[in-house]
Amino acid sequence: MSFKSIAFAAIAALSFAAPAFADSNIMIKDAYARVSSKAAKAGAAFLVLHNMGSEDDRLVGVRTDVAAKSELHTHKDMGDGVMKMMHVEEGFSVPAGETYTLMRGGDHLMMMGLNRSLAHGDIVKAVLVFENAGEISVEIPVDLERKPDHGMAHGDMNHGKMKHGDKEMSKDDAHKAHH
Ligand SMILES: [Cu+2]
Repeated sequence: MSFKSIAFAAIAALSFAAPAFADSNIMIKDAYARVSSKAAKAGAAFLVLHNMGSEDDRLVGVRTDVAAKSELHTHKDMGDGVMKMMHVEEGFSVPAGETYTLMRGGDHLMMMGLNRSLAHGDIVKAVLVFENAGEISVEIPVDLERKPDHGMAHGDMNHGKMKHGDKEMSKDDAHKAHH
């Protein structure tokens, strides 16, 4: 028994250094949210989950302080370049010791029915619900400057060419936030 508690203590100590919250086996990194425009009624958020524990876990739900409803979504390739968003009822499995990445064009947290407009630098307060780890709070910054992570575009901070016009309004705000 004592060995086990030492192991848990070690994990707890480690997670102090982690970007997201302590006493859990799930570490949340690199979270950011996007909207397609100030008038958007929906947005999406992305993050990296790392399961530091010895038991598999599963992200089964999400809620946020900015949206009437938040869901776990994915994109499905329908062929002919058509990607469809879908609610993933069963959630996302995060096996013990593994990392699971929600990213643009793939799995994401969908925020629907935004109760305020989101701008770059705003913070979305979210609660992620895990099968085993329970509820974990995370603050997700809105980052409209970040490029998609396809490949290794890490550290690509150059956004000089980005357009910030509000003219480009579309019915499909939701979808645009994902790309
Ligand atoms: Cu979605």
